[in-house]
Amino acid sequence: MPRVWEVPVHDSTRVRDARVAAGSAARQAGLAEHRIAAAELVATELATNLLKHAGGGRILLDLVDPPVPAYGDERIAMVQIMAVDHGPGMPDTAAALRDGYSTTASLGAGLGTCLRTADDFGLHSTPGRGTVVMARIAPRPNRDTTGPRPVPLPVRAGGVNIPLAGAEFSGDAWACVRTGDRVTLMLADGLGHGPLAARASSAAVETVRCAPHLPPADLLRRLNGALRDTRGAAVAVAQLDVTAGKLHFAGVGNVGARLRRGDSWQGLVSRPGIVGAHLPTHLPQQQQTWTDDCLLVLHSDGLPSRWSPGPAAHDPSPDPAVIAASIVRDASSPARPVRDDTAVVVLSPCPSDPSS
Ligand SMILES: [Mn+2]
Repeated sequence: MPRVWEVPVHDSTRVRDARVAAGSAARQAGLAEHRIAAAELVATELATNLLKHAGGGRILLDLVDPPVPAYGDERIAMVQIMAVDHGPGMPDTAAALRDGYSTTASLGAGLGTCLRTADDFGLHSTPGRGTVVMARIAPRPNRDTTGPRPVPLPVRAGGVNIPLAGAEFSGDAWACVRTGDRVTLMLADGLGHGPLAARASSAAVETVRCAPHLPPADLLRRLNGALRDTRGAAVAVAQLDVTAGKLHFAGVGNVGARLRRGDSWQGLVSRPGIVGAHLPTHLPQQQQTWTDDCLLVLHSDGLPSRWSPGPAAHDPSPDPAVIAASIVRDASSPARPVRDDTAVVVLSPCPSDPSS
């Protein structure tokens, strides 16, 4: 079962903890030594930044699927390093990146170092609410250019997975897998929390990787069999046919799903039940039209169901994982701690400008 890491950073002793956790995550992802060092460097920079500019925050580490969905048999795990804070925010994120770039000599080089070191980089800041910085480190330093590659689909997915109370495992898990022109996004919330919940949700991930071609309702039935000897899970499946511009959705249990079209949000409804224990006999699939102004959010019940989308969720440019982390940050505060594992995953169109 993949681990997750949450490192609160409120004094300088925790910078080392963030670096050590990044090294562990990178080793678990099977990264080469120089990319392990890159992950450690990025985590150190982001943790230092939290103390310098935001009065602290937290570093979240996770092994994730690539943002542009890969085929189910391509097991690429990237190390995702995220810094989330409730600080004052950055008035000019472009300038923050430039400043970092201009002082590259030391460990204090900042965000510019992260931008240049990471395979993916994302940043979103809302003055008065805080900042999310995301960097992903891939197993390979460069994209594989050998052999024919399928044309990437114009959608991307990303998320965050935060364990309850800094635990080693999250009972939530998600996967985004491509098959032909279809992308299947699944989020599972294993019953309860801790390792046994994680076992149920990671069994769901494995099943989806092996059968992403199944329509959502059929996939839920397949999952019901696969999770039978686990605690069971709440599961939502969204499948996007990119060519047809259609999104199909089905869910069982308490996984939240909201679709944004332009400025308006619509909830997608799951049926009551537990995948692996009690599957409803009737599993209706909802169909929605998917256009370039759409964005889909799936989340476990660690996120309050009444969360309100902030500026990041209405901005087409941030990486989906950055949007997901912004949603979690805006729904929580030190005075309002979460009471369960929390996973949020976002599916969004790729920006039309290839340079962004
Ligand atoms: Mn839960």
